[in-house]
Amino acid sequence: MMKTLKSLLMATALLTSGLASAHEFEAGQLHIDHPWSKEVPPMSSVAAAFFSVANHGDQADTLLRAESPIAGKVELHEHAHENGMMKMRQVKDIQVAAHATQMLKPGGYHVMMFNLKSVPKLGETFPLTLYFQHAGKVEVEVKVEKADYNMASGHSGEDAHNHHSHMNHDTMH
Ligand SMILES: [Cu+2]
Repeated sequence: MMKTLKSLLMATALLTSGLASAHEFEAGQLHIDHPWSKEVPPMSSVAAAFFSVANHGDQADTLLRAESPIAGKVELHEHAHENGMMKMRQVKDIQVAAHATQMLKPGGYHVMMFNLKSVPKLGETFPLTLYFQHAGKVEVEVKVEKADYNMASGHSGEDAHNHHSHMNHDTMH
């Protein structure tokens, strides 16, 4: 009984804070929704950022690169299955087709930040600058959210975890 009440209160708190801090960014025909980063340990030197890019235009666009004042180096990455293992690798760019939405999410495309100069804490935000081929330079604020799965935990249960993080994501809106 107590537990139910507690989770209800927590859900309400999440929803309320989500409403207060829902964030999205417009750049030409692009709509960038809810940039977020998974919380990392205080001593971590790397972090990943995720968001969705909806392209409302007739022209495809391309995310070319990103930078952030909190990171010494920023790369565009993808996760791919290789010999039954999930591995990250750098990609040259990330395409956003016309009238389509490109998702950057755990287990897929992401913005990888290396050599962190400061490690943002849960609930904090930090700036990230995205460079698109057509939309140009776009400044977004990335919000740090709860890490709800371990990147190192490997393949099994990955889908369930991704689903869970999606649920969280929706709740935050
Ligand atoms: Cu990565």
